Amino acid sequence: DTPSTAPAPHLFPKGFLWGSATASYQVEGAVKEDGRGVSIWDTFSHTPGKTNNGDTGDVANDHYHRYKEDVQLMKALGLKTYRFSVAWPRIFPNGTGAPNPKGIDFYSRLVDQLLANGIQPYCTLFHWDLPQALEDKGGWQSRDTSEAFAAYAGYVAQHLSDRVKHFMTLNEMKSFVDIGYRDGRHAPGLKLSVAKVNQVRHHAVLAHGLGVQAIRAHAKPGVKVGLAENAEACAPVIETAEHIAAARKATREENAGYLTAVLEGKYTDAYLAHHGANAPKFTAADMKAIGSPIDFVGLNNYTTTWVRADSAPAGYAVVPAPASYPHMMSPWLRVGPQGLYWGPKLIAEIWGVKEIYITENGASSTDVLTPDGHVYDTDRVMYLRNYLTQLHRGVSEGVPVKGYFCWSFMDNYEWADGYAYRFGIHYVDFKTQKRTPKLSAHFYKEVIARNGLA
Ligand code: GBH
Repeated sequence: DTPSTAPAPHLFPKGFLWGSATASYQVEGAVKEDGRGVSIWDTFSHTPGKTNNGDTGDVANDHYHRYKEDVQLMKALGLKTYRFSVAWPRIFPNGTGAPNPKGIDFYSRLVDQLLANGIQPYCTLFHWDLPQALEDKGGWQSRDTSEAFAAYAGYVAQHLSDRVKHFMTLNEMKSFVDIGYRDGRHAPGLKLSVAKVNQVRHHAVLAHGLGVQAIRAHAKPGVKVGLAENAEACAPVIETAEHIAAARKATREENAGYLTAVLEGKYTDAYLAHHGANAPKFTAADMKAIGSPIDFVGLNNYTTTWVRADSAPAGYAVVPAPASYPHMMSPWLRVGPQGLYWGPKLIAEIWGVKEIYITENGASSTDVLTPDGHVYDTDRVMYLRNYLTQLHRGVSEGVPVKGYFCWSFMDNYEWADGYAYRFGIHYVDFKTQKRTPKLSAHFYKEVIARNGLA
């Protein structure tokens, strides 16, 4: 019998950046240490009934104290890059005013530790932990928050850009605006009117634009600026010319309030017409700021929006998922690997984007730690393998995706879902803080080592 040979690996381009990501409130803990101010997530998670099991980020992964050990785990995995976020209330405890030097000091030490271990830091400025002091003055309902964000972003860029070469302004504007200000299921827990939500959305994209300008003004030359948006990854239901054309139209319109506005410096006619009297109030100067040129687009991708051609004026229709559609542990996390092909491909085509990162991709699983210390998360491995296969398909056709960040490096505080929904490739025992590589970490380590998939 001849043993079967492993197929030739699907190689990624040389230098492809394999990474993993976390966010400040989800991993740091140490919420009262070294002068950190209160964030809206402290307030929200401590409000009874708001989070699963009443879980809070008070301790989370204790990463604030264990970052050196965590960087060693990253090194063991072979990570080329790590995406983290800065907690605004550590830097400006009141959102504006006097900076807290101990705040930037933590991130400076983290960055040094990453670089000393050959890992490139990618820094997100806002991953949802808004200073409570700003929320008290209207939060994202107030345009002052956009201005305050720019001042904060400029300050961080000034202090870290000697070593950090990639900054992302805001993480998933769509998520924090819709879920925090419209649905009330995330901090600050508001259920505003359509007109008010649209204004909040405008202030978020404005913060991005003003933030880009502030980073450019304060950072060392050569620093690259982008964002990390969970843009709808629109994919054709069948790969025929008519459905592909529909997916292309959908990519522009389904992202009109966020990515499209950023990449075009305008709201689409359909977006403004759809909202009519509820459309956001803005000036031409706002739109110019929002459209400030960026160096890369970061896409957080978990799901795929299936699109078909349609005779409606828009020329497309989004296809709702049947009840039996497969999903991971989180019910919203419907499996659709083709998003990692069509998402970046159509975005690069429509807007001529030259540099794209998948700033998040990953899955929740009902992981179980066996008595002998293994987590066989075959579902997560299956998920990752299928998404990476579609990513490889695009990259090998020339879609300019330069790196991929697996969400998440380790199990962490999954917002309103608390600690029960695990997204890590490292298992975390939240009683002991012990980290254990899951099967998916071993899988990902192989992908990184081969620079591709078998
Ligand atoms: C990302 O959001 C976040 O950036 C990250 O912090 C998070 O941990 C990770 O993904 C995993 O969730 O409650 O049914 O309305 C991903 C996009 C959009 C997914 C909002 C959860 C809420 C679903 N998220 N969605 S629901």
